[in-house]
Amino acid sequence: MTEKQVDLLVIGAGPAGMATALEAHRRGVDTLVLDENPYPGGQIYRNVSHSPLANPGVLGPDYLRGRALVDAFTRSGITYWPQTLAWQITPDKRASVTRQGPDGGTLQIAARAIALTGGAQERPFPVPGWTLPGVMGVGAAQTLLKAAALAPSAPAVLAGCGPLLYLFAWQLLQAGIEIRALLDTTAPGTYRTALPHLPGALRAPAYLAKGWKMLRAIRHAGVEHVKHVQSLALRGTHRVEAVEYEAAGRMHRLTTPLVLLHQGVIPNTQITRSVGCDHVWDEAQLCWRPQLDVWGETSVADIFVAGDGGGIAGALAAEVSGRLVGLQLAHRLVGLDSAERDAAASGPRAELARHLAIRPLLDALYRPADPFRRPPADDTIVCRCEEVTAGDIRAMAKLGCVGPNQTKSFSRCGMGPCQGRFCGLTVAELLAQAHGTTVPQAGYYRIRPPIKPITLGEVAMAVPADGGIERASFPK
Ligand SMILES: Cc1cc2nc3c(=O)[nH]c(=O)nc-3n(C[C@H](O)[C@@H](O)[C@H](O)COP(=O)(O)OP(=O)(O)OC[C@H]3O[C@@H](n4cnc5c(N)ncnc54)[C@H](O)[C@@H]3O)c2cc1C
Repeated sequence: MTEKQVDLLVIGAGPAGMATALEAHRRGVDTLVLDENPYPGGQIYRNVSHSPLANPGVLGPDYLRGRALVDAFTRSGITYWPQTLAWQITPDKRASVTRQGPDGGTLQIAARAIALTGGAQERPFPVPGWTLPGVMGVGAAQTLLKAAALAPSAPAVLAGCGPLLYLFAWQLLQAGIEIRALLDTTAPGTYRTALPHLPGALRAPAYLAKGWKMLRAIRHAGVEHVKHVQSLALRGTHRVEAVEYEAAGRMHRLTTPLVLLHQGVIPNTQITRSVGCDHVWDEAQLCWRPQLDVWGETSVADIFVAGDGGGIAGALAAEVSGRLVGLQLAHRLVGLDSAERDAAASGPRAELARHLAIRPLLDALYRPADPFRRPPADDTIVCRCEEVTAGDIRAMAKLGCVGPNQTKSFSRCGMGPCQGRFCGLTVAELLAQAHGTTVPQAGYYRIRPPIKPITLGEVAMAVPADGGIERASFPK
């Protein structure tokens, strides 16, 4: 194994990671940023500097705004390794990483501090038929559009809830792509529950205006927009052929070869869990997030989190939170005076508060309905990798399994290539429901490295010792 030493390792080059690195680097911190993607930008600004689209403007002004941040990052001189996956991080701040490409291979990075800025993932959406070919997440479809200029070849049905569902519908319409229907799974009464949060949200009017603009465009395009959809099921023999759902008290059926599902995003906590950071359950956002102090430090000393990986707040908040983490890292690593740090942080803190003002409204408005988080039909698959169903989980609960680590031992649920990313939350919610307990009582999987699949060949191929990369000493 070869090894590299740095002061600060930033894992993830989305808005949070780039902002963390820029702030720390410009104050003199020796910084290395890595990301498994080929270009900086993260989810929102994916490929913004190398768009394969003839007119990237169809993705909207929020996407194009990312160019300035990516340009600043690229020009900064910060050491940046694209196509590099971090698959193990230890509490003593050593990361095992594998690089793709001609200089590819595996090495260990020893850092004085690490910023984990790995972002969010889509919330699982376990409905009957969600594993059929022709069904995919809205996020995955958007990734294909941003990274490869691939758009749905037939009018797709979009189903679910959350801002990204509407944003993607809007982006497809901008690109001239027809939408078969938009099925909104928001439960009746949700708008009434969300209403008390409207006055607070008025502190962030730009978000309200953006949402209004998207909804109006969807209405003007004449897209069939069905509200309060229940009992959603995707039907087909070898691939999806139709969507069935209940609305306005009766069942409906739409034929379609493509369904895009989405019910919000949640922090991707695999990496923070694998390090051993403490996590808390966020009842407003119905997800786990790492416990952080006001500077983004986790319960493990010198390991920080910025951006959506620390709680869903959106891209602008991710960038601001990165600046705050970068300031604290400059204080910790190169002695930035605490008074200077605090003065520099006051603007970003006020800005962060403005971005967070919209969250209570969005969290209430797009709270995924219970049956779409805890599938009532026993034959609905929950763990896609090992094909474990909701009925299997309920049967294991009857046998006495109280938490996901027990159902894992009983059924391999959560032990496939996704390492539980797409079933962990659903399993915990089903177990809590079966026992009449809460999700925090049910708990979550113990996450072990490698947090993403890598081959033995990749692990064995050491990056050659050269230019700051040395042979590591043999473990004692
Ligand atoms: C699929 C998807 C699409 C989204 N699209 C939009 C959108 O169009 N508009 C919008 O406003 N919001 C979008 N969001 C919400 C999004 O999370 C933004 O709020 C914003 O991108 C968050 O910024 P971030 O820096 O926290 O994380 P991200 O932008 O997600 O950046 C995290 C980066 O970390 C990298 N990474 C993660 N783990 C590792 C690892 N182990 N090793 C190496 N690299 C790693 C990822 O490749 C990624 O580039 C999307 C979310 C998802 C899940």
